[in-house]
Amino acid sequence: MNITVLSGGVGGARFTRGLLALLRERLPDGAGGTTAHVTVVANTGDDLWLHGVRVCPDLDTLLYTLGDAVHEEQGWGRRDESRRVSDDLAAYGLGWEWFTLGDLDLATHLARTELLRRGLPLSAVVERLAQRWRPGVRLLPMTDHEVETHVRTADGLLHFEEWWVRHRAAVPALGFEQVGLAGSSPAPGVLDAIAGADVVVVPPSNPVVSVGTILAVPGVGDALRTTTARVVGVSPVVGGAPVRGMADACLAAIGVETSALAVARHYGRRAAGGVLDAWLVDTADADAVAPLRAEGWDVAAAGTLMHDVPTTAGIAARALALVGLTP
Ligand code: GDP
Ligand code: FO1
Ligand code: CA
Repeated sequence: MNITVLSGGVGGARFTRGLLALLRERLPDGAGGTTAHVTVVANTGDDLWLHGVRVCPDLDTLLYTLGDAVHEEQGWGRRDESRRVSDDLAAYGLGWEWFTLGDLDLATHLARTELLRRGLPLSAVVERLAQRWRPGVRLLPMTDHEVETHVRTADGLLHFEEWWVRHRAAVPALGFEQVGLAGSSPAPGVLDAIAGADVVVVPPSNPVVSVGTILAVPGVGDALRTTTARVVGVSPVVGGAPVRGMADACLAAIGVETSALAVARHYGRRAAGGVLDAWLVDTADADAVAPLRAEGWDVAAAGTLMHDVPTTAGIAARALALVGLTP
């Protein structure tokens, strides 16, 4: 069984960790793994250069989460992290004092930058980093091209991370400009992973700056529209609000209401030119089920809060069941 996940950072990584737990239990390979093949296509639109190193937040969140090294409460970065280098850099008045590169995390950025400088494409760099973290999936960046999301505000453009982390998305966003995206192409393996999947999952990731960015890599949206795989999404909006983070501010910037119903319609049904066949909403949004079903969606309501890994495995099972897969 081939499953492909289109992931942002924390939401996508936690979902994938639960999906893997489910597959290890239901389709064991006898050696602690699973016979299923999971490919994760990661958003790289949040990436940035800082202090001369390349930082890839969503890729690293996936590596650390699936590699059992993540700072669990924070959701990103390393467990048992320290910030001596970051604090010392601040003494020079350099960098962004509001964006911390932890000491252990910095080793990842240094390793990545060294490999990029040797001429490796990002996809090969990720493969190399994954040899250490053994995430249990094939991890692919959406593209090998540099893409950076910028936020249009009344005062000009901000890098996405400056808007998100420094301003906590409180500066009204008028829209997003994704430098390099239109001229990018999918990383090796991305289109095949979508075309050759039995099911593609859109996890509860940010629909605008995570999944929306992946879908806007030329060719990826079309691959999703034409794959023989069935495509199922899990709503990142629960009870009319994002569970964590400020995805509501991203949705508002593109004129989409923060509701499970509106996000489903934003993605659209494949039969109507969109990218999904099925949509799992939270029980708090059960009122979205009837209208979506009337529009032809395969839709169900279930608890979707990813409290822990077993709960998340159950959410993944519900999502797969919606497209007829019961591993
Ligand atoms: P980021 O790159 O770290 O922002 O992470 P993602 O793009 O993968 O996911 C962020 C989204 O995950 C947010 O919009 C949240 O609403 C959603 N999310 C986080 N935790 C949960 C959860 O437990 N359940 C659901 N349904 N959504 C969640
Ligand atoms: N998020 C923060 O809220 N504050 C930080 O200082 C911060 C540093 C950071 C460093 C490396 C990295 O990979 C991620 C980091 N994040 C930080 C998380 C993060 O970039 C954002 O939450 C996501 O990109 C939003 O999608
Ligand atoms: Ca992100």
